[in-house]
Amino acid sequence: PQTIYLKDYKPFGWIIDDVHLTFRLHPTATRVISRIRFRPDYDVHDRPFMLHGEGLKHISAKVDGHEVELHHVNGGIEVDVPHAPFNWEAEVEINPEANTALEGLYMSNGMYCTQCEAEGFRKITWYPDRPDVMAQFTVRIESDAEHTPVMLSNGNGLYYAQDNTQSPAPNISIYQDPWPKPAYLFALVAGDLVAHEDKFTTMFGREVDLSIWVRPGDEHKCAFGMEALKKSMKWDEDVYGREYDLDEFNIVAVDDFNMGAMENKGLNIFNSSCVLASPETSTDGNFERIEAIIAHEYFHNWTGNRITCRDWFQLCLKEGLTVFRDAQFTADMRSEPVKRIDDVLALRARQFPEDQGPLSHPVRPESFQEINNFYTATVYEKGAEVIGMLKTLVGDDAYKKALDLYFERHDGQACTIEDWIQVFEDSTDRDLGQFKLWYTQSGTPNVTVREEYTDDTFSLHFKQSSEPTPGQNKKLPQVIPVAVGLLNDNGEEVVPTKILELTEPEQSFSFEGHATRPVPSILRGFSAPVVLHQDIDNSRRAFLLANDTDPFNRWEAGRMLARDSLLSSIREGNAPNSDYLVGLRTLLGDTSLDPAYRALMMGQPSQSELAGVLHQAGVTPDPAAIHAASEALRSAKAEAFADILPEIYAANQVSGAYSPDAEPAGKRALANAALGLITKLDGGATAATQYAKANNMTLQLSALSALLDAEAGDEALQAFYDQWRDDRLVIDKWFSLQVMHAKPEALAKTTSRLTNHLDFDWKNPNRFRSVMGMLAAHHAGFHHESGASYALLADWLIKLDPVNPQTTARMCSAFQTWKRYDEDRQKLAGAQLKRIAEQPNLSRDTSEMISRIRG
Ligand code: HT7
Ligand code: ZN
Repeated sequence: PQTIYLKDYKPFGWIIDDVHLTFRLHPTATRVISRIRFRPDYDVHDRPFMLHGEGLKHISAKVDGHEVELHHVNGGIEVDVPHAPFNWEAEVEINPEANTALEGLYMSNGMYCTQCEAEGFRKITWYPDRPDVMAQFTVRIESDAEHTPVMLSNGNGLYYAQDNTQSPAPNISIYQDPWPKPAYLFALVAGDLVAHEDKFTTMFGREVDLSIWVRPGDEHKCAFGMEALKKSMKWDEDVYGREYDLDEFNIVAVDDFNMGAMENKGLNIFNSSCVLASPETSTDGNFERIEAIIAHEYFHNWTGNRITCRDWFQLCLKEGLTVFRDAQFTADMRSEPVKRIDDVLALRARQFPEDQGPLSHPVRPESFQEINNFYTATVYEKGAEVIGMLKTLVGDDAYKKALDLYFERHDGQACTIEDWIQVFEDSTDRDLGQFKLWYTQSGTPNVTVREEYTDDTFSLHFKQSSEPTPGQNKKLPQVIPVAVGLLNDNGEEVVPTKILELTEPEQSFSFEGHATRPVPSILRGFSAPVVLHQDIDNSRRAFLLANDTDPFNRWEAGRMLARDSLLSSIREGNAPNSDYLVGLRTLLGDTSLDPAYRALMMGQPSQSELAGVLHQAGVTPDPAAIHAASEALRSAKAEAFADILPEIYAANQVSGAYSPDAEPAGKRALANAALGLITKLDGGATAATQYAKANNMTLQLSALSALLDAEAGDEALQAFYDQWRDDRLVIDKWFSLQVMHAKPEALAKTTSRLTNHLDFDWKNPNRFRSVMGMLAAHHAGFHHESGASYALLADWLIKLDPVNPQTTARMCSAFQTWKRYDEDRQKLAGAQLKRIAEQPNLSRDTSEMISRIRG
C-alpha cells in the first residue's frame, strides 16, 4: 500500500463555488447526481484535475454539458477539463445495503445513514475528498414515503419530507448549508424516525430548532441528551463566545456505527450507545459519557467545522482542541479534580501504552497508509494534554486572547498546527518553537527529580529524557511545565502552586528562605503528560496522601502507594503495604471529601498498567503473578476495612427519584466500590439484596458484577438477560460483563461460547466490541500462557476484516504490547500476528496496523 507523507502536501488546484447533490435512495441501487461548479485556483495551475471515487458504478459524467472520458488512477479519476471555470455533472450508482464497512452511505436496520470522515465521501460520488476543499452544499433527497418518511441532511431544511404541507412532492427533502465545508462533514439520514424536539435561543437572540431523531420506541431515551446539548450550546457561548450558526441542529441515533459520534455540520450522527439514555438502561458512567460526547460533537461546530484541517496530518488541530474543550465543560458541569483524575487514568491506560510501544507516533503524524488508523489516543488525548500545557504556560487570559484571535483570523479556513502556534506566538509574543516539539516528537518523556536542602534553600534538580520511538532515535528536550507546591511538616502549604518550565536536559530550581525542610508536591494536576520518577519512600507518600492540598496529587500519592505495594508483592511476594492501607482508611472515613473522589481513591492500578510499569523498569511482566497480587490487595483492603465498609455503603445510598447528576452519581460510585469489597467478605449477600431492589442500571449492573465476582451470579445473569433481551445496548453490557468476569484460564472458552450465542451479531461494531474488546482488556486472560485468547481474537479479526476493516484495525491494538512479555508468549502472539498478516486480501487498515505492531 501507498504511504502518504505530510511533506508532500499540495493544494487541489481548483476552487468549488457550490455543490448540488440529488439522492434517489434505493437500498441496493441509490443514484447520486452531482452538479458542481469548479474554477481554477490561479495560485496553483500545474495540476491534473483529479477526483476521488471508490466503488462507484459510473453512469455518466459531463463537463459543460458534454460527456467526458474518465482516466482511472489510483483512488479516483482524472479528467481533461478547460483551464477556466466549468460545470461538472455526474451520475453514479451505489449500493448502501452491501456497505458493511459503514463508511460512505450505508444502511443500519433499514435506515440510510452516512459516515464520511475521514475519506468516506469518495464512496458516494466523484469528488475532491480532501478537507482543504470547502464548498456550499445543496442536497435534494428523494425516496419512498413508506420506508423513509424522514430525510435529513446538513444545514437548514428548505423542504421537509415529513412535512406534507411544505414538501413540493411527496417524499422529497431539500437542505441547504450556507457554510462552506469539506466533504467529510457531509451527512444524510433517511428512515422511519421520530424526533424529541426543543428550542435554544442563542446569545444574540436567534431561535434554533433542536431535534434528536431516534427509532420509534426510543423516544423516552432522548431527554438527557437534549439537556446536554442545550448546556453545551450555552457553555460555548459563555466560555468561548461561540454562537451556533444554523436555524436547526439535528442529532440522529444509529445502531451500526464504527466510533462514538460524528460532528457533521448541523446533523450530528451518534452511535446509539453515545446518545440514548434512561435510568433503567444506562449507568451513571453512560450518562456522563453521553453528556461529554454530545458536548464534544457540538463544540466541533467551531473547532473542526468553521475552522477545519488543511489535511489529515493536522487531525489533532480539531480533535486535541475539542477534547480539551469537552474536558473543560465536564469539569465545569461536574467536579474538576474528579474529571482530571479520570482523564489521567484514561491517558495512562490508553495513550501511554501506545506511545511506549510499536504504534508510537507524534501528535501530528508525518506519514500514514490509512488515516483511519490515526484516530488514536495520541492524537486525541495527548493532543488535548498539549493544549492544556499551552494554557498553563501562557496563562488563562492569554489563552482566551489567543483563542479569540484564532476564531477571528481563521474562520472559514482549513488550517495547520503552524497556524495554531502562530496565533499563540502573535498574541503572547512568546517563541513557541521548542514547544512545537510536542506535536512532532513521539514518546512519553521521563522526568527524574532529585531534592536537596542546604542553608534554608530547597532545590529541585530535574532531568528529562525520552526513549527512542519508531522512526525517531534521537530526542530533543521539550518544554515541560511542572506545577510544584511546597508543604511544611504540618501539611500546610508554604509555597502555593508555581509553574517550573523545564526546557533543558537538566535544570534546577531553588526555593529560598525555608528554615525547615519543606515537602514538595510535584507535577500537580498532572501538568504534563510525562512519567515522573521520584525517589521517595512510603512515609512521604503517606504524608502527601493525608495532606497534599492539590487534590490530584493527593490521589496520586495513594495511587503510587498502591502501585508500589503491588509491585513489591509481584516481585518479592510481600504482603500489602500498611502505609497504604492505613492512609486509605483515614481518607475513606473523611466524610468532608467528595464521595466521587473517595471512590476514585479506592481504586488501584489496573493489571495492564502494572505490566507497563514493570516493562518500563526492565522487568518482564508475569500476567498470572500480577493478577494474583491485584486480587490479594483487594482482599487485603476488604479485610482491613471490614468494620467501616458497611457504614460507607449505608451512608451513600441515594433515595428518591434517580438523577444522573454528579452528586448522587458520586455517592453511588462510592457505595458500589464498597460493595465490591463487601462481596469479598459476605460472598455476595449484600449484592443479592441490591440486585433484587435495584431500580436503575447503575445499581443493577454493579450488583450483578459483584455477584459474578463472588461466583454467585448465574441466576441473576439469566434474569438480567430475560429482562433486557430486547434492548441491544443493555445486552451489550450483559455480554461484556461475562467476559470481564471470566477466570483467566477460562477466558477463551467463555468468550468462544458467547460468540455462539444467537444474539452475538458480530457485524454490529458495538456487539463485536462488547465481546472482543473485553477479551483484549482482560489482562490475565488475554495473556494467558496457553495463548488461546490470542488465537481466538486473531480468528475473529480475520473474519471481520473483509466486512469492516476500520473496526478490525482498531482492535488489532490489543496486540500492541506483545513484546513486553516472555519469549513463550511472544512466540504465541507473534504466530497469530503472522497468521493475520498472511491473509490474502487483507484490508489496507488492518495490514498497516499489523505490520506496525510486528515492527
Ligand atoms: N470526528 C469524528 C471522528 C471519526 C469518526 C466518527 C464515527 C465513525 C467514523 C469516524 N472516523 C473518524 C468523531 C469525533 O472525534 O468527534
Ligand atoms: Zn472529535
